[in-house]
Amino acid sequence: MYISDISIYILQLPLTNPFQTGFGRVDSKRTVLIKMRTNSGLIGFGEAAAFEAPLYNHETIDTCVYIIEKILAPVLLDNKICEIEDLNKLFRKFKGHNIAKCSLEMALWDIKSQEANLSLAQKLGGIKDKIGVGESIGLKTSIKATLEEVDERLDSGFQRIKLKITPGWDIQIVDAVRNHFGNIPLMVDANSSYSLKEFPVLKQLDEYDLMMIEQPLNSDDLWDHAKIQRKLNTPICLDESIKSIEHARKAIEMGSCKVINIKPSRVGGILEAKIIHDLCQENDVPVWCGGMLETGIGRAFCIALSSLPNFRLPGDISPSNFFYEADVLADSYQVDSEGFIKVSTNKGLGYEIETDMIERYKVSQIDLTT
Ligand code: OSB
Ligand code: MG
Repeated sequence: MYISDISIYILQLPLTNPFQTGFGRVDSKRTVLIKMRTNSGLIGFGEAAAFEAPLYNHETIDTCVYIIEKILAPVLLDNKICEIEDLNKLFRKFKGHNIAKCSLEMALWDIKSQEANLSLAQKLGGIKDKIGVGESIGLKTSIKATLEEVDERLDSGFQRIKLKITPGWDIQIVDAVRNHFGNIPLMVDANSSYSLKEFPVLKQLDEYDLMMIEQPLNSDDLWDHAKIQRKLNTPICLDESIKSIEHARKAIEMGSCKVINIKPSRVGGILEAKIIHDLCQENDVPVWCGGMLETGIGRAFCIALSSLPNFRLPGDISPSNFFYEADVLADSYQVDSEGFIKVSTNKGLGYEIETDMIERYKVSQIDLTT
């Protein structure tokens, strides 16, 4: 068996609930879906959930399409790849472009688990039958709007609330949510919008008994995070700074964080994500799965990954219909009243793909073949 065809779909998905981070506001989102076919007729899907501008990391939707079409997919097709390890070996020589790499690796994981007659979670060695989820609440225009959304999410069972913060929208919003909701599991995500100069603000956040402060400093930094972690009681969680197992190892050795947010796309694949998970487990560093506003396809991989044992904290895996008008999964996953999502036991990715939806939202398509 080998990969014989790869299609790249570019979708434009309207958002019902615009999402604002320190990077800007997202109203409608393009995303890249991968459909991979083998010569034996198996089909796998993946997603490159990048953004329009290189604000979260250096990638964009257009760099993903370029790298997938011109570099990564041809290498897979030319080498008649069929094993994940072989795909990884070929991709390793290309620097960066982790979101692009991950989308193709995902599709192959989907195929390999179908081939083995296993669900993705089983194929990965997952042990949980349900996973806990929290909600990430974007920067809002008012405290009132934030309190309303927090209220709604807590009501429907979400296990923790994450507030996006940025200089000027930090202490007052955390203070308001703490005062209003009391001792709820609460954390913040700064998306690298603070510098050492602003340490006093981070120190003030220490008073709010937060579960963690996610990525306060620069996305390339490990050293300064280690310096401030020593001065904070609140655990630092790294997101943007951990791009590979090497970053994870160094962050743990240096004491740059006490928690790691693992996003398969940020680290270049599900396999790398699992390796980081294992290292964190050996070092007693809890991890959780972050999100990139993926469609249900990207989220399906996050759910399966989160079934590994060291995913000990709720993930950012809210159903994609929270922000998209419609999803590309036919029967999407649900969050129960206790804030759990059931891990699918269906073969492969675990959910049926709604191909009509892909067609409806598709703005272009590129087909590559051996
Ligand atoms: O930093 O975790 C982040 C969304 C876009 C870019 C970066 C991040 C986020 C989120 C949303 O926090 C999480 C989600 O996908 O629900
Ligand atoms: Mg983050």
